[in-house]
Amino acid sequence: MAQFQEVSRQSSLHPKPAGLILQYGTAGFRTNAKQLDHIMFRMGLLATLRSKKTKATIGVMVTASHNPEEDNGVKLIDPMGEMVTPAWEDYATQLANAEQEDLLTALKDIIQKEAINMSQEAHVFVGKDTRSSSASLSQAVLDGVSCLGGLSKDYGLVTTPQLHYMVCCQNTQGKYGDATVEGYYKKLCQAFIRLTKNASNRTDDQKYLCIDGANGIGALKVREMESYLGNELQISLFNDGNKGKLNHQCGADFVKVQQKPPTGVEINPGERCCSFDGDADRIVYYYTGSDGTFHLLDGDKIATLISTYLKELLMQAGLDLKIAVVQTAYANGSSTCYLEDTMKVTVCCTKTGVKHLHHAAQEFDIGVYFEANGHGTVLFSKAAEEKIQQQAEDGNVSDEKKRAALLLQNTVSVINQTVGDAISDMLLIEAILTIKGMTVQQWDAIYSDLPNRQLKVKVADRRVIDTTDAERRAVSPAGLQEAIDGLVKKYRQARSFVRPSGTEDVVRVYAEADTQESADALAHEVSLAVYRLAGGVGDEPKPIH
Ligand code: G16
Repeated sequence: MAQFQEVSRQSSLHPKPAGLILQYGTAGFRTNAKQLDHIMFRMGLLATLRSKKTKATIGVMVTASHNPEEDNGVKLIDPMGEMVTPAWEDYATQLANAEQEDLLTALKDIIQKEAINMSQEAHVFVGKDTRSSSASLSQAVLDGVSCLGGLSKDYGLVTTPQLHYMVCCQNTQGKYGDATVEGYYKKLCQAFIRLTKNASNRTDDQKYLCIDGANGIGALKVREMESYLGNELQISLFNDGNKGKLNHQCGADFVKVQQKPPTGVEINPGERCCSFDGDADRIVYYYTGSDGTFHLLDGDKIATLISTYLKELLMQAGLDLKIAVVQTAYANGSSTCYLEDTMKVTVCCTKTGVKHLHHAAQEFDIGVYFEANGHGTVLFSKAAEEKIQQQAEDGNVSDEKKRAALLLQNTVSVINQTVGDAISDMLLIEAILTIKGMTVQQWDAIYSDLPNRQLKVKVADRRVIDTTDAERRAVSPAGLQEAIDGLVKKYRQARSFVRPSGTEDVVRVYAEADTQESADALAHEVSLAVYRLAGGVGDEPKPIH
């Protein structure tokens, strides 16, 4: 077959370094950009097969998100804009790791197992972030698509959630929106303006927001979007990529893990600020107190704000829809208690990775899912959307009910339901604060976080750590969980877990306790246990000062 000959020919231009094995991680392949050319080419092939199989457009995003500039990675997007289905993650790994001479066999194996009709048309949307390696790597994806006869559309520089959105729009024949970046801005910004324009007593102060763009694609896209917002949001954009390095001392991951403000941002006490990550699919908020203290509002606080707002609106609209919040083991213990005990909403815990949270959230009328790191969104079932629409259009309901239903309708429109989206989440949060007349300090005061600490431990092979119970307990190596249990007992309100990262070559350690000193000490002691029992490399973890 001519297509296979073309694959052979082109694959020799994108050769796999012999013996290199890479695993499909939390959100696709991710490592130093120099090792990824063959992976990108092969993911172009795989996306084309997936498109033929599903008879729909598939997305391929070239990004390493929160990782350092020298890394890169790839995220595969399924027809409704969600992360690619797990069965195909396995195919991705097989294809990625086939030695050069075995590539065609691996490809044909997938075609046979999935009974793919090779004469079916294929369409693939491709996007990339601002990393210097992204241009040639996205070309490798396009090469992979074209050798199997697939048709590609190159969106160039876009945020990851924008590409997810485009894929969903395309496959729903425009029902979700126009598959253009302009269509995305128009839909989100118009909904935001409808939500905020009638808010009473909104002061200019409340319209002002300071954004840390992580020196990445999110900064470029916020600049592009500004004109669609009119005067409804006044943005001061920092770390826009003009001088700083991507994700270096800035961005959502830095702010969340280090629990301090990013460099390169001028923050006045009390001012509302937010940080995006490198591909703008995560967001965290923060402010500093007049005494210089740093206050973080992470994914858990965002989920709480959104679910409180939605619950209130549902009540006002007289709609009986079930809301659930989906979290991971990283969720602060205080947030889970507040959601369950005070708000009385169902809370579920899944493994890390938005693909897991997204799936769990689909089980409810309204599923609010957020990782503590600020990655999340809200899903509305089709039935929930229909009920909201009926109520908004029903001539016989009271003004109050109608107003609430209309707010809900516009809230649905401002949300990118395909995946966590820093820009969409930011507009939603800004709208909620406006509608509720709430300051960032009042939002922060909904509950108090338990002090916590996250650390990384380098080990020879992080796969020696295996976990269960949504990653809350380690089943290997032997003795590690017992050691953690013993350490946790020494502290009050304490909890700790470890897990291998799926995006970096490290083991992550999380600890929380009643004081910062205890959380820091526990995190350090658990790191030492990982270092000793799981084959730590380099210097022993040092205590935190
Ligand atoms: C990705 C995933 C997130 C996950 C994060 C960290 O985020 O999409 O769901 O929380 O990696 O994963 P890990 O702890 O396994 O390294 P991003 O924003 O980097 O694409």
